[in-house]
Amino acid sequence: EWTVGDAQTWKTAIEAEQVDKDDVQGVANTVVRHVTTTLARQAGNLDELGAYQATALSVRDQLLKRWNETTSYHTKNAPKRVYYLSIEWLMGRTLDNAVLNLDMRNTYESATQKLGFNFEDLLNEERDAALGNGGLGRLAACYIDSMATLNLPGWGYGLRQLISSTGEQLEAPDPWLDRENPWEIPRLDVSYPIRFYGRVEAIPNSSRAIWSGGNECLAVAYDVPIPGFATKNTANLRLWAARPIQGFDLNSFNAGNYEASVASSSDAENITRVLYPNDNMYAGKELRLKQQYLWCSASLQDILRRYQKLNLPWDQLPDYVVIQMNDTHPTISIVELMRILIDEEEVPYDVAWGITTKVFAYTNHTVLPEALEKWPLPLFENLLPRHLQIIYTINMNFLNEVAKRFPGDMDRIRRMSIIEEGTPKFVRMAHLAIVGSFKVNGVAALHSQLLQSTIFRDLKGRDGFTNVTNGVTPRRWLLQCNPRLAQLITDTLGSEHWLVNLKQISQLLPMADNAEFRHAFREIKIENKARLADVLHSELGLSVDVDSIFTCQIKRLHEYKRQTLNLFGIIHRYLRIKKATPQERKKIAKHTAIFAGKAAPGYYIAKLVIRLIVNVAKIVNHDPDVGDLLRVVFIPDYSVSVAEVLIPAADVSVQISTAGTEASGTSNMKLGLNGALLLGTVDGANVEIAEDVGEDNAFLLGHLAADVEAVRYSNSYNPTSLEERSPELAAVFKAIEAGTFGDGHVYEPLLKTIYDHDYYLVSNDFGSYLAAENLVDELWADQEEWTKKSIRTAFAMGSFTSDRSVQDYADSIWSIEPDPVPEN
Ligand code: Z15
Repeated sequence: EWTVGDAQTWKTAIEAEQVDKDDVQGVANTVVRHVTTTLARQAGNLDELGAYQATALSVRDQLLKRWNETTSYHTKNAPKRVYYLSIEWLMGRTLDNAVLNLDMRNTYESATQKLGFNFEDLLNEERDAALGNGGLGRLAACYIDSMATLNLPGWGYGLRQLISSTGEQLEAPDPWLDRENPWEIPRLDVSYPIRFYGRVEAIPNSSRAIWSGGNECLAVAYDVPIPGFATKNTANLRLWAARPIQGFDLNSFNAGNYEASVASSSDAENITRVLYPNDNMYAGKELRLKQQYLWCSASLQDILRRYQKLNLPWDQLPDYVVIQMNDTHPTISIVELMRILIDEEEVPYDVAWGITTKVFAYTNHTVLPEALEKWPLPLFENLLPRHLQIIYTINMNFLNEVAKRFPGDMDRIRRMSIIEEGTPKFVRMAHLAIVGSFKVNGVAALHSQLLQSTIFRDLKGRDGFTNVTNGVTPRRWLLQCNPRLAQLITDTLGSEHWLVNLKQISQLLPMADNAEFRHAFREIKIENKARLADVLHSELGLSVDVDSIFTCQIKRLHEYKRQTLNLFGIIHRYLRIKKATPQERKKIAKHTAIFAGKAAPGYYIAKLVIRLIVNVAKIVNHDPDVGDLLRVVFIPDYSVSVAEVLIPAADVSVQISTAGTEASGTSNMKLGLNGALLLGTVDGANVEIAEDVGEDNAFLLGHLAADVEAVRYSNSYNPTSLEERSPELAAVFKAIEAGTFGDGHVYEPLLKTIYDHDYYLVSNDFGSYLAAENLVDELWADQEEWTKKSIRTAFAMGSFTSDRSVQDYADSIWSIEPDPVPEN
């Protein structure tokens, strides 16, 4: 096994580096060693940032030891592995999560305490790694946590975007990498060439071709170790950064042309510089396709290089490799695998296709037409000419089969084709993903149903589709963000095992009827609300009443998510308060309405919604007539670490997308797990959540998905006045237009979307929304009943762990087994 040097010397050195997980002095030693050596700082003269960095480096040492053991164990064992390709990884902070997963939180807390620092303060020095926009990116982060925890051999692949251009009021990009990032390991030796543009020459009498010319750059690997909870197993997230092939053009430099000499270098680096800031919205930019191709090609070259070390024939690839595509963003990897097999490995076309279609599986995350990727054919052909040729062949074979099954049905062929006809033509990535995958899944039961019955109706046979309902990791979204509730659960169950088997919390459901437990549960909620109130006071100068109902709608700003329904409900409440007699006021429940979320920079209506929220907050929060009955809060710069403070403090989880539009939602799961009651439409995973918590413990509202189309049609083609659709909403609009919240004209374009067409049924669901809110208020008056429902909600969430989701993928799609690293 040992190939260099003296084995005993090596082993003794490795031993000497071991730190016992309970050894406070040992941990302090490693922290101080990083202070004085890695950071070159003076031990006695250190600020919190320095202390955070040294602590993070010490934790990283622990992670890397495990990472190395996992990697060499899996290299030796060669199990089938899953590769999770996601263009977004919304990881948030790492330090707290890492020490919890290592079971070293107490040790680090004591060690840093002894060195003169408060561990919580150090945690707050860390920047969020925000390589994602919303649900899709955060789902990937939860899934890799679960893959590591379940000991499944798997890696994530993504892009190392340097800045996430954000969409809040100020368009300041978030330079999360402007400090040294201790959580990533540059692997300058792991790099692959990537080609763009160029020309294709066919090789006569073969399906092969030679693709040459154009531009080349390199994709360089950065590795992020992902520790599993209570296991040695440590997964890897490999992120690619673009680099020039030669850093610098010496000829231009020597000729005195400095700009040209660095141009090629910065051109290449620009490819991975930004995270596209849209969520659920396709923008069609060439740079984005470049990002996708660089990431997919590098990942495939990496995966195939690992496979080739096994010295097996290509047709066994599907026994060792499964690639899960997180949405259509990595679909080009299907074509890239075909290209490599055919052109470089000389595998015959049909054999290559047989292999490829056993390797890929595709997860769809949306039915919204504006989110479906379709590349203009000229753009695609210019950037990836060889790939387009392969797509033509894939499409021809596919349509030939369709024609055989449905002779003469030209309409069907046009609908199903990977190429959309028109000027220009388009490449439909979802169709390509479906045709190239052995399994396609949606992310909640209703969503998977809709995929099969509507947008992808005739694209795949029944057993090609399945459902895997999303889940969230209970380590971050309960243990880490709500330590006191986690402790109560552990104490009551008598073990921590629920953290890796969340189903067990259902054993606590009867505690809803235990007055003492209810008291403890409620105290924790109040403490979490007080913690949020402190943050709101210190960061935004806002006072909120912890005895009020905290309603939380925390998600990207999007018309289909209907922050408007919530906001117009608040205005309705405000008008009611203004009119109320002192007697009536006493009966009005106190509300604190909390919004958080970003809008894409170019999404005009979404930004207008933020503007109205902020202006309503300004008026409502300062109106003496309102007193403590209503507060409106918009939290800027929403992030994973902000969510970790909001979620444990929520009383009500607001999930009110138009039925049929939200594929799943995941904040509904996080909020439910922390005891927030569901106020939601019959959409996405709300359906399954309501089923599990029981409909009498949730507040459901609005039209059903099956009825949306008819109502929408009538809104457009047999329009009635807003007054007729909802007199309450008409009154709200009047108040806005009258200038109650500043110049009413500003909001005309927003209001117009509802006056006309009302595509998302805001007016049609407004009455039902207000009725559901009334039920919320009634229940709040009975705190014991409220707490019962809150307990029943939290402990009915056992299915919504990402461990269950990932296990579902492993069993029904990936066919992979756990392969735990031996614990010595
Ligand atoms: C995104 O965050 C989601 C879907 C998308 O197609 C894109 Cl591009 C981004 C979200 C869904 O809107 C949400 O319902 C779902 O819970 C989440 O993905 C994870 O599946």
